[in-house]
Amino acid sequence: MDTEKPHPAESEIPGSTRAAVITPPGAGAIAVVRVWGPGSLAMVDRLFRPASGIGLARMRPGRPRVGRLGACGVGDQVVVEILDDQGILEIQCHGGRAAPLAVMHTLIQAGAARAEPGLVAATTAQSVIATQALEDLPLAATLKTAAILLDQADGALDREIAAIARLVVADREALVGRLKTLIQRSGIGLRLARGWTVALAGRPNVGKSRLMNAIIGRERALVDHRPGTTRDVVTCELALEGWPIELVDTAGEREAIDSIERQGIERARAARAHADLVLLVLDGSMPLEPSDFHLLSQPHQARIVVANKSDLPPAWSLDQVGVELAISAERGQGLGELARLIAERIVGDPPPAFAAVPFRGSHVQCIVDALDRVESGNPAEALARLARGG
Ligand SMILES: Nc1nc2c(ncn2[C@@H]2O[C@H](COP(=O)(O)OP(=O)(O)OP(=O)(O)O)[C@@H](O)[C@H]2O)c(=O)[nH]1
Ligand SMILES: [Mg+2]
Repeated sequence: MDTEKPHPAESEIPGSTRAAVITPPGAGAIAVVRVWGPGSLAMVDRLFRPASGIGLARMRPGRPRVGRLGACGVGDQVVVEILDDQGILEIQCHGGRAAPLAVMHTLIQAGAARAEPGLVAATTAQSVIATQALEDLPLAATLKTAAILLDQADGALDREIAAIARLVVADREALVGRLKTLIQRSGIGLRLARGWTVALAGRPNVGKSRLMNAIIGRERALVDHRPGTTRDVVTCELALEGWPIELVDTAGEREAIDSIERQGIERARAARAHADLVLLVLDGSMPLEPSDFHLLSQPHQARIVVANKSDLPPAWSLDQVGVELAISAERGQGLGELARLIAERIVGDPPPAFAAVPFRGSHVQCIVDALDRVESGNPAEALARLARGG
């Protein structure tokens, strides 16, 4: 039976109810509008005409109801669900542009205020960190990154910080170890919403563009036997081993023959400087040239050197310049191993399931500050810093 006691939010003052479309704009079968704040349930109850049964105000949270929304006319057919005891509701209506706009229009006419999208996460989250995790969740491009953020929305980082705070007086060594683990995991945490950048580098004609196309499985970049084909920076987003990556193809490094190529080479250098990892491609079938040695001598925080065109007879010995892998972009040889190597180099040791992972700069700052205070013999200050949060 659907007969329940009246909902607490029903009696609250109308007027500060807020509403927001929480699904992305564009074509789609279903859109979702979230409604919350004082008077939310009473407002939606007034506007909602259930297909059958009792009104919304007597419903228990978690039971979807089918009906129509709109004070007059046919109104869109919707599914309304009360999410919790605070009177947070979701209205699922038809997707696209018009139907969610009509639902929003109906709610605003009834007195709801349009909410900032960033406020929506705060409606269901239990803490500041959980709110931030839900804010970042729509930016997570892969299941792996989304799962880590969902763990933080579920309280993993909050619980770990509370546990660490309890260790401050009890066990200094364990405390330092756990703070350091969190700092190490933040390397991944800070990339959950934006991913990593991997830049392809190499002299002209070594097969950088062919390699980009082979990795992503479509003809994204122009490939030609003439050196100097790629002029601009060509980017592409993909997932390698479940981690979101922006792959950047660049102009080949050499003495430029005209001003367009010079600009392209400048852009290639900037792309390399900003990348998390440089994939330096050499041509294993042709003798090494000064441009190869120039690139090999560049200092970079992380780099993988590959020898391409392994389907052709080798022109030099691979262990000569620190090549880690021989591949053939043309034949697709070695690409699985390359994907694993890239993931290993950028992600390192991924956190176990349900682990605490700091994912904002402010979290990392707080943990670094706390560690600093512990190491300088001020555990009480470390505790205070953890309590203040990020
Ligand atoms: N045999 C063989 N040929 C390849 C391989 N990879 C690329 N090529 C060929 O090498 C030539 C150059 O390939 P690109 O991908 O355009 O080279 P690039 O490094 O992007 O060159 P620029 O854009 O000029 O810097 C083309 O003719 C490709 O078909 C490979 O693994 N084996
Ligand atoms: Mg190219």
